Amino acid sequence: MGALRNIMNPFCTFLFLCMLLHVASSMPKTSAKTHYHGFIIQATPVKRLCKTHNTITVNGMYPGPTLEVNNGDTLVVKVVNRARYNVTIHWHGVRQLRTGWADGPEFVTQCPIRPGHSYTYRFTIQGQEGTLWWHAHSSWLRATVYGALIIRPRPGESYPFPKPKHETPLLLGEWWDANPIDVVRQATRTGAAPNVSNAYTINGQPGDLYNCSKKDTIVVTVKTGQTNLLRVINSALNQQLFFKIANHKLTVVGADASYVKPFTTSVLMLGPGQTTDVLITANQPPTKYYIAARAYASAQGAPFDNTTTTAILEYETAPCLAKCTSTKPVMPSLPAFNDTATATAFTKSLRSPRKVEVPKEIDENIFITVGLGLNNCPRGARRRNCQGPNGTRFTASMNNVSFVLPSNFSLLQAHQQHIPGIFTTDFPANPPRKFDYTGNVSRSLWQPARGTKVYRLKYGARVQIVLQGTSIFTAENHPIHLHGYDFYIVAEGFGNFNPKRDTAKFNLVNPPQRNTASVPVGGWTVIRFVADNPGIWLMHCHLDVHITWGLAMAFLVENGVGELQTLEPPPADLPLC
Ligand SMILES: *[C@@H]1O[C@H](CO)[C@@H](O)[C@H](O)[C@H]1NC(C)=O
Ligand SMILES: *[C@@H]1O[C@H](CO)[C@@H](O)[C@H](O)[C@H]1NC(C)=O
Ligand SMILES: *[C@@H]1O[C@H](CO)[C@@H](O)[C@H](O)[C@H]1NC(C)=O
Ligand SMILES: *[C@@H]1O[C@H](CO)[C@@H](O)[C@H](O)[C@H]1NC(C)=O
Ligand SMILES: *[C@@H]1O[C@H](CO)[C@@H](O)[C@H](O)[C@H]1NC(C)=O
Ligand SMILES: *[C@@H]1O[C@H](CO)[C@@H](O)[C@H](O)[C@H]1NC(C)=O
Ligand SMILES: *[C@@H]1O[C@H](CO)[C@@H](O)[C@H](O)[C@H]1NC(C)=O
Ligand SMILES: *[C@@H]1O[C@H](CO)[C@@H](O)[C@H](O)[C@H]1NC(C)=O
Ligand SMILES: *[C@@H]1O[C@H](CO)[C@@H](O)[C@H](O)[C@H]1NC(C)=O
Ligand SMILES: [Cu+2]
Repeated sequence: MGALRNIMNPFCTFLFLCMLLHVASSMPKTSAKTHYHGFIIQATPVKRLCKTHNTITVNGMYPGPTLEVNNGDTLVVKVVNRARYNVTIHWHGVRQLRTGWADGPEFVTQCPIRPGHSYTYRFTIQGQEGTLWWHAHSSWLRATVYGALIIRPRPGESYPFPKPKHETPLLLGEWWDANPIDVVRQATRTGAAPNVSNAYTINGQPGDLYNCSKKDTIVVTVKTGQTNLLRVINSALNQQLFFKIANHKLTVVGADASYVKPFTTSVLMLGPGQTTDVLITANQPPTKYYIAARAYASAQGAPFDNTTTTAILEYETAPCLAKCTSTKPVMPSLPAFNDTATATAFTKSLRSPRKVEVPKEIDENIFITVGLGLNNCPRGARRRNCQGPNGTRFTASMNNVSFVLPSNFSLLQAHQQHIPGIFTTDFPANPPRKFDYTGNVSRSLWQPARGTKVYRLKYGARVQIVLQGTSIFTAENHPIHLHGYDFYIVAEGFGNFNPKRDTAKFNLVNPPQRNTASVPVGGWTVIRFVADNPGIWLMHCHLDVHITWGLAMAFLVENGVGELQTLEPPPADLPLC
């Protein structure tokens, strides 16, 4: 898989650029390195689906540069904003121990980098190995501003599986034949659901099932008998995806930069934000096979992009190579769009490789409902601003609070500098009302309250959160992402969580560790973690359409004792509002 070929788009140009920008300096006592990168946020003409858009990119590349580091290394990334939008960059899944200022969500840990300004993110990778990624965390810029972050074991250490011959990141993305910022602005104005995308992509290319895309289809070459590592990342904005490679089994070895107990499957399901590392052995007749992804669309009746993106897995010795058209690649049969059984079977197969230290005693037992809502339009509102179902506006909430970002200070700044009036610490530990969350919910409960509420945690608190999906308006699968932490997923199920019945089923031995949990459609997920990273940490649905509507909250984790349990001071160049 050494040659990741993309016939028109010169991938190597960008590798070359990465190398230019990448200065690695060894520190004397350890083998840890510091990697310096420059990210220029800029509009660049990008042609997809027969049309050119002035796309916001990093360094003119779509997707952006792949960052490759070893566990223990430090990253220093100077972001210069030459675009016309505010921007921030989030290092998705990086723990950011004591370095919350580098986490990135706008108005949460920093104010946006305004056009013409810059900010340098500095952070160290501590105890994480596998695949993460980075993306813009401002409006919907992450539709095109994203890239892979690969973390290899420390020098001299090895993977807990046979060393793959080659490694290939596969970023699954989503493309609008429009400016994604216009799409979200239109939805915010009208109150309706935003337009769905026009294509999914693999490493930025839709693949040959779409118009004007054939010659640019990504080709991954393999050699018979070799085993390679694929780092699959769902960087789509709004859609969970099934992923499959025709005729090949995939051995899952990692998810969200934590190793998992290896298991074999023919299909993956990834929610936006999630990553899955798989080994694939080239043991099939030498020809061309499609690598394909399409929607896992769990919400009944809701519109979604039902197209299929493809790349080609090509055996080096195939008689008819990429440019030869006499043989078509073998197409895998993908699960039905609503195949919740397959999605659930996949997420339930994940385990940690061995017994892990799951918190057993719990200090903070939190129950959070997650779901959509509809706001009635205020009297006198214009009809064109109320284009949700039956003249409403879409909204979303956690525990009936629809999250509102502050605008004059970031939450972290307000916390650290004791600035009052920016947020309150009364995010409820339980839903304000109990109801049949997954049943026929009374219309009187559909309209959440708005607020900028955080939940305060003592340093070191052992936390359990039940994430309970609701069927308000519609039930659907929500990929819930927690910043600053990895958590154990100790159980998931359908219907209403029932502590009497369900606690007995918790896996406290080898549950998977992740940063994004797929809360089942009309169901629940239970996560546990220790609050050992002081700061303000956003928890939100990673479907950007839902975070836009307020499906978010934040934890305020207090400092502990001494410097090593205390948030670092803010960097001097931290952007202000
Ligand atoms: C959304 O889709 C509608 C219907 O196809 C179209 O008229 C509108 O221009 C689209 N909005 C954006 C921002 O592209
Ligand atoms: C692709 O092109 C064909 C022929 O020009 C056209 O009929 C079709 O609508 C296009 N499909 C898409 C998805 O744009
Ligand atoms: C996708 O949706 C369109 C219109 O909504 C429909 O015509 C088409 O058959 C669907 N395609 C698939 C693969 O389901
Ligand atoms: C999935 O969709 C098919 C039609 O596309 C329908 O027949 C089936 O009942 C649906 N299954 C579920 C579980 O909703
Ligand atoms: C919209 O109104 C119709 C007709 O009154 C009703 O059947 C439907 O359930 C309503 N939908 C929502 C989401 O309120
Ligand atoms: C922040 O801005 C809001 C209005 O946007 C204002 O009401 C509030 O007083 C401001 N807070 C501070 C601390 O300046
Ligand atoms: C849901 O409940 C409302 C009354 O609360 C009732 O009018 C409606 O028919 C119910 N819908 C279903 C699908 O049971
Ligand atoms: C949420 O709060 C609003 C406003 O207080 C209330 O009308 C609604 O019933 C509440 N819904 C739920 C699910 O608690
Ligand atoms: C950009 O960020 C500044 C605060 O830093 C804010 O005042 C301004 O409204 C933002 N612009 C947009 C378009 O969101
Ligand atoms: Cu969601």
